Amino acid sequence: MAGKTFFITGASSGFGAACARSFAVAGNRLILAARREEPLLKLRDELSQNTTVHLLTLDVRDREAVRHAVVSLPDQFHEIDVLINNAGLALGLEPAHQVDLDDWEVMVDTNIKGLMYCTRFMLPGMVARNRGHIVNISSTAASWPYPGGNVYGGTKAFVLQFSRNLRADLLGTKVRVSCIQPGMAETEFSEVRFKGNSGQAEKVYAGTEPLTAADIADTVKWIVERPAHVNINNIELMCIDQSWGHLAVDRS
Ligand code: NDP
Ligand code: 8X3
Repeated sequence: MAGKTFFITGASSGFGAACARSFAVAGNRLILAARREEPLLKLRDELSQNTTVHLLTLDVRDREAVRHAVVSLPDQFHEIDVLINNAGLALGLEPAHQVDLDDWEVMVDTNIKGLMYCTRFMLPGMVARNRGHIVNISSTAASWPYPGGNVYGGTKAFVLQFSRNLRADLLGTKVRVSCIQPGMAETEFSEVRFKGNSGQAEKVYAGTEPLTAADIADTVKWIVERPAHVNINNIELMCIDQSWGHLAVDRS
C-alpha cells in the first residue's frame, strides 16, 4: 500500500481524519482538505512523523478553488492515486414543508456539487495514468428513507448512483470507483446536523454502540487494498444496534 498519494476531503474530523490516520504510513503522501485550518494543522503534527502531508484549507463548494487546489499541487503530490470524496454534512431533520431552504442548498452544494468538482478535476489525471481509485462516501440514507432525511438522503442517493455511472464511463480503464454507505456513526456529524446542540446530538447515539470513524477507515482501507483487478462497487454497513423498521402507516 505504501507509495501512494491520497486526496482526502473532509479530513478535519470524523471519517476523513480517521482515513488520514489509517493511510499515514511511510512512503504515502496525504493531501488533507477541509475548511477548518486548526484541526488540519493538529492532524499534520500528529501524522507528519510517519508520512508526507500537504494541507488544503478548501471549501469544496467553491469550484474555482477546487480547480486551483488540484492544478497547483506541489510536484510530489501531483499524481493522485486515491481520492476519498468524504466531505459532507446533513443539516436539520425538519419535514420538507418546514425546512430552511438554505440548509438544503448547503447540502446540495457540498454533498453533490463539491463531490462533482473534486471528481471532475482529479479524474483526467487518473485516466491519463490508467490507474487510480475514487472512494465516495454515501450513506444508508441513500437507500433507506426516514422522516427528515429529505434532501440529505437525496444527496447521498446521488453519490451512490454517480459512483456507479462513473465506473460505467471508466470501463476500459483501470480506474476504480467504490461507494460506501455507512449507517449511524459517532463523529461530529450530529453536532453539525443539530447546529451545535450537543444534547440533541448525543441522543442519536445514546444506549447504542455506534459505528466509529475508525470502522469506516478500516472499510476504506480494505476496499483500496484489494488487488488492482478487483473493483468493490458498493458496501453498506451498520452497527449491530441499528436495523430497518416497519413501513409507517397513518391511522389518524
Ligand atoms: P464530520 O462532521 O465529523 O466530518 C465532516 C467533514 O466534512 C469535516 O471534516 C468537515 O470539515 C468537512 N466538510 C463539510 N463541509 C465542507 C466543505 N464545504 N468543504 C470542505 N470540507 C467540508 O462527519 P463524518 O465524518 O461523519 O462525515 C463524513 C461523511 O460521511 C459525510 O459525507 C457524511 O454525510 C457521511 N456519513 C456520515 C455518517 C455518520 O453517521 N456519521 C453515516 C453515513 C455517511 P470542515 O468543517 O473543517 O470543512
Ligand atoms: C448518516 C446516517 O442515518 O443519520 O448518513 O442519515 S443517517
